[in-house]
Amino acid sequence: MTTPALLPLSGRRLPPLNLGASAFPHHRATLRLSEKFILLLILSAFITLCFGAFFFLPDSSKHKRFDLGLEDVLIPHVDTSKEGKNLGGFLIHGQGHDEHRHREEEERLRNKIRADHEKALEEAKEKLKKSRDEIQAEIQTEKNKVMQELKKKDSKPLPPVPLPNLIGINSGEPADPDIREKRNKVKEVKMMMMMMWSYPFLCLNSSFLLVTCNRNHSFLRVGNSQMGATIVDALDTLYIMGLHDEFREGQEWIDKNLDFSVNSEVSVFEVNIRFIGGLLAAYYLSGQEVFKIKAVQLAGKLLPAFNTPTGIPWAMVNLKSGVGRNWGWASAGSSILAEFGTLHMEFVHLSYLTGDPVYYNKVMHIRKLLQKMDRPNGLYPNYLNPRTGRWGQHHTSVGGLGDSFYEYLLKAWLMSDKMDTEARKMYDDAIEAIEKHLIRKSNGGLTFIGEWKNGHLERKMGHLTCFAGGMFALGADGSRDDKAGHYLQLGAEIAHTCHESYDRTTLKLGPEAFKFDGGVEAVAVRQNEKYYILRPEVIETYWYMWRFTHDPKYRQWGWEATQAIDKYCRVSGGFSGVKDVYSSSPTYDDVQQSFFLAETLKYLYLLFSNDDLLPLDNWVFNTEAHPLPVLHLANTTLSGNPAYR
Ligand code: DMJ
Repeated sequence: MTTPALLPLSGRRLPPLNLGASAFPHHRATLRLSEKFILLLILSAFITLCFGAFFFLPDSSKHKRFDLGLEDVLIPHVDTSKEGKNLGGFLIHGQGHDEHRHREEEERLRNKIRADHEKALEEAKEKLKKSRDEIQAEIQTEKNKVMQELKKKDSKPLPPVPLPNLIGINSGEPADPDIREKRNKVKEVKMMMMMMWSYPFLCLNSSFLLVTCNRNHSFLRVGNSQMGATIVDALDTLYIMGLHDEFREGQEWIDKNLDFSVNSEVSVFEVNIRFIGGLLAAYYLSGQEVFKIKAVQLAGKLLPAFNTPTGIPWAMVNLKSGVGRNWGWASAGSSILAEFGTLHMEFVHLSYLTGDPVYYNKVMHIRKLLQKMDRPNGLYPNYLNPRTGRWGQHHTSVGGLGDSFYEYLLKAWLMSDKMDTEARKMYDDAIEAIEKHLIRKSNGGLTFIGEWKNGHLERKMGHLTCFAGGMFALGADGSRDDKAGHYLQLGAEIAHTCHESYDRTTLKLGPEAFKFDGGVEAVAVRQNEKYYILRPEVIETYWYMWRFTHDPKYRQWGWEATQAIDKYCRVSGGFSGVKDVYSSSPTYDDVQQSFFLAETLKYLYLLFSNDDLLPLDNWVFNTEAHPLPVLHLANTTLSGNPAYR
């Protein structure tokens, strides 16, 4: 160890040192115990100091967090490290300057926060002075602003496509004065209803009878009003009847009010056939872009329903969250054949109009899946589980739960200008199985279509099933083995049976379901099957039969139904369903279903019109009677699909 204290002050050499402890008593290599103790004390004091500094000095990261929130807004950014470097030897002076500026900034910030706080308090006090209505109005104005912005974003025009041949949108008056009068009567029924559309729209006024509102149908509550379904469903009927002012009124309402960004859980099927079908038909008839845009917006909201393990859509979807589910009552969580099988027409049109294959692919996927499945006795059961892809309960029906699936197989073929032969084959196969297993003649000679339930035929027919008469007639041309005559005859027999179900009641209106069992023929037995809710199926079949045969009895039967509806269902605010068609003093259900305007009155009007109004070679009616034009797909990419070869 060479400490200065141990070196001689002069240059003279000292004798060699004995560096042992005894030889040099003041320079020991070891420390005494007391010295060690003192050293230990100093060391522990030092460690304690470091600890204290670590925990108790201000946390610079907290300063940083505070700065992050405000610095960009309130504090002009000052880079102190740079300032220090530049000042070089004046670093100490620079640090003092920084601290001063920092204090100033803090003070300035404190003042600003205080001022903001006071301002917010003042504003809150002002708000509290306002009435509830004023506050609500302000909120509404803000909301409207946001809505307008969104609307602007959503309303981009869609790519133009060549419109199909739109023939027979307008036609002349029927030459026969009697028929003209009947047609005008149907139009008057409709027009009377439309007058009621004016301020403030019937449903919003509770002093009226609760008709027209579909207020008991939550699955149709799209947008901010319960009126949506009735207005959209009625539009094309108005157009066809030449009620253009009322049509424009509806268009205006849709433009301003029909909004799909809502927290509503809706039926995918019902929204498709009534809203999308209605909007598409209104677009094709009038050429007004708003209908096409709304249809596409809404369709986009239905797409999340297809996010299932199999691609078979859920029955219901929430328009906002996109969460889907099935009806609680459906067999083992199944989706329903008539629901997921009644999307094809509208979805093909959506792809056609937008150029986006997504819609087309969804419905073709469903078809492919169905084609691969085994069918008991060649029949399609009504229930299919969207998770497992397996059939639920073996129940087959051409009425409720099954009906429009068969209808859309036939109409897919017709709508494709008869190119979609795959759909026609599926239809022919299905109809053959139905004829074999479900169609029977009653003891009294009435042809009826029963229901297949777990290996047993239930000899009961629903009002809904009566549409099949029209379907058989429509599919007669182009049928397998040239059985056109046979299917036209089958259609006529069903029309006759369904007319009997009307004729055997007191009101001359058909019950919901009727039996052919135990001496009963075309009559409802159970009390809960005796109602008539303004359904169209029987009149629909009369119209198709009239178009294909021109047998005057169909117009006669249609006129009987018109009179009965006018006599027994007309109420002060519109038309209502009746609870018992066998009772001479009927009671009302207080609901005017939207399909009364979309279908029942439209089919009646067409029944008393010339055939050149919406000719069946050019138009195909969706299951809610919304006419969609035949697509000549040869020029589009859809025609590349094997289904169209
Ligand atoms: C309509 O909404 C459609 O026709 C659907 O296919 C089933 N039936 C109702 C009217 O009865």
